[in-house]
Parts: sequence; C-alpha cells; structure tokens
Amino acid sequence: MFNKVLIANRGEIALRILRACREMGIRSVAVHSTADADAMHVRLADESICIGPPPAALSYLNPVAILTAATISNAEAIHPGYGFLSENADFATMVEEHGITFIGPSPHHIREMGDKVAAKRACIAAGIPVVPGSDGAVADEEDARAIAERLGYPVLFKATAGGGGRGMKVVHEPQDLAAAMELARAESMAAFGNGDLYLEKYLTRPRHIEVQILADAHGNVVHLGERDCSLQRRHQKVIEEAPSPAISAAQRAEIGGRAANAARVLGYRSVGTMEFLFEDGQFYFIEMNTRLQVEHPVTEMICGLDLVREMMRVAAGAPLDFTQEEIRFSGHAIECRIAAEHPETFAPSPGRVNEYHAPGGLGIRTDSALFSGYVVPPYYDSMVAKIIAHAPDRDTCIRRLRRALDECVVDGINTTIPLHRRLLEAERFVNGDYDIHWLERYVRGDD
Ligand code: MV4
Repeated sequence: MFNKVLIANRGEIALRILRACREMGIRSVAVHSTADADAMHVRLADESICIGPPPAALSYLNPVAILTAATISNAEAIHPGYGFLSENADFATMVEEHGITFIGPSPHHIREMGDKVAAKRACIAAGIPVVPGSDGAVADEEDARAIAERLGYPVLFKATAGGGGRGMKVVHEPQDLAAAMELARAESMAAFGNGDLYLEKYLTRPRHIEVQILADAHGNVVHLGERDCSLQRRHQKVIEEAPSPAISAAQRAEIGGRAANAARVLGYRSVGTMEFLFEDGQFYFIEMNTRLQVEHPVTEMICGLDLVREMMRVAAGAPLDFTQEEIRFSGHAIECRIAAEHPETFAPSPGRVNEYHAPGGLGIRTDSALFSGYVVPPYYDSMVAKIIAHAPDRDTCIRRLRRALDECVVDGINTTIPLHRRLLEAERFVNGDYDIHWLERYVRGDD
C-alpha cells in the first residue's frame, strides 16, 4: 500500500479521502489555494502545500502545480476526488509519466468514456442496453433528419464531448430540427471546443438510475447496486437514494450483472458509474462516469463498504477481497446535498458561518468541511455538506433524515436546508413516485 497520498481536491471530499488515508495508515498531503489556507482539509492533513491563487484554473485545475506538490512531498499517488481534474485523461497520463499512481481508472478508459459516442459504442458491444439513436456522430442536417424520422419524434441532440446537460436540445417536430441542431452545435463548441453531435430518441419522463461498479486490476468486478438520482435541478443533483424505490431485486441483479460484466469486458479498473435512464421498466444507458461520485456515501451505507479505501487498494494493485455473492444490500440510505444558497432563489450565499452544528445520532452521517467561524469562499462549488441517513427501511430513513435536518445548525449564511425539509414532506417524494422533472416542477410550485 502507498505510504503517502496527495489529495488533489478541497472541501468535504478532501476530508473524506483524508479520513480513509488515516484509517489505512497512509500519510496525507493536502493542496490548497490561498483562499483555502484555513480550510479543514488543510488543518487535518499530515502536510499541506499552497498551489496558487483562488481561481480554480490557477490552483485545483493546474496540473503543473499539483504535480510539483506531489514531487516535492514524495507522494506516491494522487487521489483526484470528484470534479476538478478527476476525469481529465491528460492529467492522469502526466501523473503516471511522473511515476506517480493516479487513483482512478486508466487514462485510456477516462478518455474513452469522456467521448459519449465511443462510450455508447463500447457499452453496446459489451451487452448494455442503450437509448436508440444515431450510430455515432451526425454528419449534417440531412443525415440528422433521416435518423430523426427513423427514431420518431421527439429526439434529442447531444454533444459527443458532453455531460452535465450542455449542448443538449430537444426537437419535438421536424420543422424545429435545423434550428435546434445549430443551437446545440454552438453551445457544444463554446463549452467543449468541439461541435460534434449525436442524436437519441428523447425519453419524456424517465428516472435517472446509476449503477456503481468496482473493479480491480485482475479482472475481478462487482456491482454495488444502484442509486436513484432523479431529484435534480438544472442538472445538479439535490437528493439521492439507494436502493431506487422504482426497481425490484431481480431488476437490480439483472442490470448490475450486465454493468459489472461490461466493465470486465472493457478491462476497466477502479470505481465507475454507469448512468441509465429508466422508463416503463426498461434501462437505457446514457453515459459512464469514471470518478468517485459525490453521492457515493448512499452506496457505502447500504453495502457496508469504504469506496475510497477500495479505490486506493485496487490502484495499488491489490485484488478485491470479496465477491459479488458476499455483498449484502442492507436497508435504505438517502443523501441531502446542502448548498450555501438561498433555499428559494438559489442565489449563492458565501460568507462567515458563525455557528455550525452537524447532526448525528443513530444512522446519521454528515460529510462536511464546515466548522464554526469558517468563511465559505465565493470561488468554488456551493455544496457545503452532505447529510446521509441510513435505516432498515425507506420510511424510517425519511423520518431519520427529517430529524437530522431539524438538528443541523448553519448560522450566518443561507443554506438549502429549508428546501430539503419541504422535499422530505412532499407526497411524491414520500411515495417514491418521481421522475427527473418532478423536483423542478415542485420548486416552481406546479406540483
Ligand atoms: C436524456 C434525456 C432524455 N432522453 N437522453 C441530461 C444530462 C445528461 N447526462 C443526459 N441527460 C438527459 N438525457 C434521452 N435520450 C433526459 C436527460 C435529462 C436528465 C437526465 C438525468 C437527470 C436529469 C435530467 C434532467 C434533464 C434531462
């Protein structure tokens, strides 16, 4: 196992990784921008190195600064967390070229899954059901028109370099196709420097269900069940839960088995997530994430595993020390992502946290880098805490999470806790009867 790991991230995920390192007897190196000099991840790490000014492009997204920090601190491996450089194949390549282990998949797999058309092709070949669509990128308007006729309207343009919903345009009728295509291309070009588009049949009211997989470097792959991430606003997840209230144990075993098998066929290593749309009892693959995800705790709670530990073990070449049959799904877990934002307008609310009190007690886990007196900087993502409840069943889990939200104190800034409290009382949430569009309608007051 590694002696020393550099954590190329900040906030709650830097703490999450640091805690796994500490439990494994691995020394940790924190990196930070000047805005984060007093941050909790810096305070708790064994060593810390300042890597630049506040803007992420000059610090947490600067490969040279991070590699320099890793070199001078003699770190043997780098954990990228999520966001920032976590899915940057060029960074992963540079890390390995410096003789440092990138704690994640191979650069090849990061690159392949980053190209949404290549990812879809690879998954089709590996036996995964996908959304019907174009075979690769669309050539021109005429090509797109012919494919749309074959698929049937509505259809959806997506960016091959995409993700996060940018460069996506729905087309309801043939007369809107040309304009939508042009818009999608322009948006995709602006966001990714690549205007290539592909087409899919547009599913009108799916759920977003993703399957967690874990693979070692020896061909052992397991799936750790699914997470239902349908509760989102503007492509930002708000609440996630495991298991999904919409699928049966048989459906879980079926899609999980296929996902694990595909990862084995692809020669994938590390944690990974296959994202599916789920509609009318069918799963349709859309993309694969090659990082540790924000919502990984709900999977950890129901499986009793430490995914960061497993990631580090497989990166160091160790084989998985359990089989699929040994994984038991136990109870229900729900995560609320708390943002430093106004709960109704969603206006960012950085500033000083005068008083912070994390909820606790039976079945409650709070992943946060907050503390009383901390100043939330305006430069980064607004998520400041994740409150995760685990209980024997979904109903108890919801009650426990409501109780935890009531206990939580974040004084001095606005947070989305009041929104979460409302959501946990909403009939459609309580019944598990929601799709990817419900939360936005509910927030607008239309449901
Ligand atoms: C879709 C879709 C409907 N049909 N693809 C949005 C982000 C990107 N990861 C994929 N997305 C979607 N792809 C087809 N063929 C609807 C969405 C979508 C969505 C997906 C997951 C979670 C929230 C969403 C919100 C709006 C649209």
